[in-house]
Amino acid sequence: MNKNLIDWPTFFGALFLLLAVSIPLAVFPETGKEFVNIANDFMTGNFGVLYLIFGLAAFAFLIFVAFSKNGHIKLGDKNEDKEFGTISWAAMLFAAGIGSSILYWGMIEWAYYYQGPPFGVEGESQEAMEWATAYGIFHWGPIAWAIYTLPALPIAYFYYVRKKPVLKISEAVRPVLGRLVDTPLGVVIDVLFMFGLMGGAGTTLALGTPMIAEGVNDITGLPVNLTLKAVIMLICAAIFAISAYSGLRNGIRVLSDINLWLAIFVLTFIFVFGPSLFISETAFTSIGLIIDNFFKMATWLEPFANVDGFTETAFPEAWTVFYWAWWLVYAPFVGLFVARISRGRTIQEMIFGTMVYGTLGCVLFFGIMGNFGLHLQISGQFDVIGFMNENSAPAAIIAILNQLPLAWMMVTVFTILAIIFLATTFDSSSYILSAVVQKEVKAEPLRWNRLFWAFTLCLMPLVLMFVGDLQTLQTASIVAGFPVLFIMGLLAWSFMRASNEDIRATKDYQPPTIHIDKEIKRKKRRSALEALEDKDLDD
Ligand code: NM2
Repeated sequence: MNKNLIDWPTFFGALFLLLAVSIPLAVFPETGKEFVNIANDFMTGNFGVLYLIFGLAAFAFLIFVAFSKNGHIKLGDKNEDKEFGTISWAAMLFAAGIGSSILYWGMIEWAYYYQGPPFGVEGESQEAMEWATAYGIFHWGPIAWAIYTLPALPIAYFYYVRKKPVLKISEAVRPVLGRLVDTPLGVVIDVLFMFGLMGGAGTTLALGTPMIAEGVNDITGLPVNLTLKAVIMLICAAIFAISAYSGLRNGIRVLSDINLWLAIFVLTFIFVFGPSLFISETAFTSIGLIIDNFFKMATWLEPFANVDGFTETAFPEAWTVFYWAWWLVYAPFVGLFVARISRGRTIQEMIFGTMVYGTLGCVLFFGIMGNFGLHLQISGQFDVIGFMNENSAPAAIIAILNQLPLAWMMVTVFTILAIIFLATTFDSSSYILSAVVQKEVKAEPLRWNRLFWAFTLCLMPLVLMFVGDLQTLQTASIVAGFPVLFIMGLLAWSFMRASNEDIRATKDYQPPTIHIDKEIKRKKRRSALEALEDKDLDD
């Protein structure tokens, strides 16, 4: 065990921040919950606009970069081929950025929007239905993927163009902060990034676990309670730990391949045995609705909510702001991964690839799973909303699956899919958390370090599940995401600065004759002056 490799200030800084938030919440759940709600209202009420501005700015920035000179920069040497083919690149990208939450929200998000639609539309109306099918896709669409791609720019640039591997976010902002990175400010940046990731993973794990618990309950009859949820989460962490510890380096790789095929199977099955035509038409129509209302949706904040006669929906705070924050906390981490797999592509290809393939993947999940549920609702086959309100969202998800043919098999496959998704979340998050607290990473972060963070990751979701409702889970990402907003700004700036410097250096490069001439003249003059002075002195 080589303890000298660990960057202890970052290690303890992140652990301390996590404990400082989790312990009081666990010890005083009631007060804790009140406090969390106040924090949520404060953040979304005062800074909601910042999150939305940031989302749109990230989108605009990436489009700008893609078409600028910087977009043509190739990640790697001039004649280098793409390291991965486009299909496997897109699959890996999707696997890195998306976890069990897409199973959860893809299935049930529409039910929230249908009941509480945006823009003052009446709940459970036809208009509400239209927005319900579109908004989920919007929240998992191009702006969201732009947020993911932004940090990949500086990181990929340093990896393949400047050939300096970066595993720390503080290193990726060096072009802007310079030597400040070596002061405690660098530690603060890494700690805040880690805290953000732990908050985001906390939301993921605390959402995914109850869903798996409902699936297990459906299959085995075990009662759904906190013990079952805790056991499930530990099992997911253990699946990861065993594959990492036994040296089965490819264990997780195999699991994510299985996952890809299982996901394709579930989607195809629902599409084929569900209302295929309704699904296709609805998904297609909602894409049009989004394109038509893109900026409206991206900027809507309900400023007149408190004016007499207007009813407040709190939709933007509860959804769009929450989502941008959630994508934000995952972004630096996904960026590291996207950078790693993009060797041989141009920046432009990387940008459009993530935005297009990422969005398409999400359209498939939301279009197929969500519209299947909606169809059950409006055809009267199964009252999803009634069931959800009476029981819970995770229970409704499993109940929707139970409407399929071969329901038992589908619930089992879906539950396994969700379990593997959680195990891979532990895998990738613990990799990054442990890498950031090491001074140097040789091939892999230290094994104990990795396992430590995998199990530490359970802490926040356990507390969240114990304390809270959906709003508490969302707050974890929103609050943890706030500092990351500024780090993202630094990352964008850093990329522009470094790549512009290099472009200028190569383009304007001319043999520095003028410069040399001047220098030579200056030297001659100086020696002439000195000679004169010497002469004066001699005299
Ligand atoms: N995002 C994509 O749980 C997950 O699917 C991980 C969640 C940020 C909403 C990412």
